Amino acid sequence: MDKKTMTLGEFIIENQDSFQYTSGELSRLLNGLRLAAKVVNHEVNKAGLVDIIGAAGDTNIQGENQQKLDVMANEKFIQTLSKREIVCGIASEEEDDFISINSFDKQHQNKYIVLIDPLDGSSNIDVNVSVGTIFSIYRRVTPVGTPVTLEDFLQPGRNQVAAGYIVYGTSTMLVYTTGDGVNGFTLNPALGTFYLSHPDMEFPETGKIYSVNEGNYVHFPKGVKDYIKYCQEEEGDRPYISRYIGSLVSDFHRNMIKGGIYLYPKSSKAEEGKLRLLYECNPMAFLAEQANGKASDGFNPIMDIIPKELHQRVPFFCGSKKMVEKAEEFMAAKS
Ligand code: P6P
Repeated sequence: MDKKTMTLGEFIIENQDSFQYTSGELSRLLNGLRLAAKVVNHEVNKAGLVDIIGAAGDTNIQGENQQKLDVMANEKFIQTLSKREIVCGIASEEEDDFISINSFDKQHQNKYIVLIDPLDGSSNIDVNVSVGTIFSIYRRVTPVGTPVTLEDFLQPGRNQVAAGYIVYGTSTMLVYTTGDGVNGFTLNPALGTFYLSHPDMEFPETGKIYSVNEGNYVHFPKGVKDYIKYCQEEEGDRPYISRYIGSLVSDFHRNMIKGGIYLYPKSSKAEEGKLRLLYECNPMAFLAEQANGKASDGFNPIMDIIPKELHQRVPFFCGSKKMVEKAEEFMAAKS
């Protein structure tokens, strides 16, 4: 089949056999995420027209004001994944604790758990800037037939069986990996169908774009400050270009296509950084490594970190391999 006309559904089926756990359960899980993505996309795209913009009046465990679309996206993904008896557990940025899914007649027989950031970059919602959904999928490690435990969620990123994101931008794309490369699918809104538009996505080995919130410069560690100054020096192919959307998924997506590095370092304001390990950094790190890029905490690979808490934060350096390695050199010099 011509790859360019392939739909996401066809791609999932065609590649199911190449996946080591070919139970078909992962295919159903990916199809469930695909459906939820279309529903959330519909709501995000009409947000300006109905009274759904703005804060929902609550705060999440992160202490952040929950935007109404955050709440809607969280509910849609949880509903879709729970009703289809696909997973045995779900963790979400918007949920204080993980959710154990007991499919009545299946008694916790499903093997997969999902961790999601249902709407990342939500602070951009009111100003009509791209936002995204991030998902991370593992096989449970506790016995099938029993309720999931925190142990099932606190797995290192290396154990992921699939990960991806949906970016609700000028077009809506679903980008994911099951450990055999990264592929991007663009939604045709008229048909409600995702088509394979970006097969075999890869980070250029290096690039000229750096993405960081320079408003935090005075709070950064010396190694980060030195790397930012390195990006700004006039030498060789520098100064680089500064691009920071305030939406991880959008910055990551652009950097994967054009080459670049995204940094959310720790700072005196955020001792562990801002991004969450389990449902932001690990899935993006899996995608980055599958796309010949790199993802670290400035010193060690993100996916080697053994998680301690569900909403744990880590510093995040991610993108073109040579750019991340250069940033790590500056971090090592000043550590
Ligand atoms: P700051 C969005 O809240 C997010 O988690 C990422 O999507 C984004 O890159 C970052 O935080 C923006 O944070 O502190 O620069 O506004």
